[in-house]
Amino acid sequence: MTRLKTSDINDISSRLEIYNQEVLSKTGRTLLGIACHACGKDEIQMRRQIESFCIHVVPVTAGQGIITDFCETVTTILQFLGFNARVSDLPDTSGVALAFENKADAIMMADDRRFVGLNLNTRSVADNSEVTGRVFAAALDLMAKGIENCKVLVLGCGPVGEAASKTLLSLGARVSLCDTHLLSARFLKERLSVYPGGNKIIIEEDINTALSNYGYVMEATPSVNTIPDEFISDHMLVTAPGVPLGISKNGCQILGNRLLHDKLELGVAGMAISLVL
Ligand code: 2YC
Repeated sequence: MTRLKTSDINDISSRLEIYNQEVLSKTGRTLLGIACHACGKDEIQMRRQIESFCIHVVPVTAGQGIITDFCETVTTILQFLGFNARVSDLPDTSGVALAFENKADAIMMADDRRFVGLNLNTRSVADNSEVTGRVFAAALDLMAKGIENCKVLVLGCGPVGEAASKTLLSLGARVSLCDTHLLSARFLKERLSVYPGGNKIIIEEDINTALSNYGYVMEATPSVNTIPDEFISDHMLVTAPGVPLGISKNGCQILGNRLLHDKLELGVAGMAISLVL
């Protein structure tokens, strides 16, 4: 899991309105709309419930400790979506206890291993990696105006790629897997074989050869330059939850509106919506 740096996230809060419009132009839905699409929830009904849904974002000092602006940025994203969200006055155990004592509906917190949302009433857990894979797959479905029966190349067979693949299969896409560690791709194919369409999964062993054969790509790796500029075709659509972004600045220019990437926004939106019953 890539640990975010303050420099990765310190402009998110000030650009949320702009980013929301960018997402709307690329997918036809807003951040909230994509999150609802990914969670199979009705957006109008969600809006009604969100305002009274109280979320405490609790800083965690364990391990490598606090990332400056992380909790503040998560909170601003939640507030932008309409949630009653705040950064806890206290970190760690004290912050968790305070959330319960203040009768918060949920907590969001992250150590060096996991970034999770916890619903304090239902006990449900929203895991950032799982939700991020799901929400970026939903976004690809929207960008493609329906991904059913389309071939999709999933780059990266970690937790995000796995969640994305499950969602893409459930949407009727024809999933192919690619990972620098071939065994990771093979193990994921094995795990996905129990899902509808999972037994038709193809493993692509050479990424550059593969890229020329796919119009839809999910970039879910923690590497840079996963998709070299020369392999970006003029009809390719890419959603890229991977941090850092696996596409160069020039590659981003080439793709323009055909690329969707962010480092926190969509994942946080998906986590929060998945916590609301
Ligand atoms: O500020 C804090 O409370 C820190 N304990 C937060 C540490 C987050 C570590 N995880 C990451 O940087 C990201 C997650 C946002 C998702 C994957 N890696």
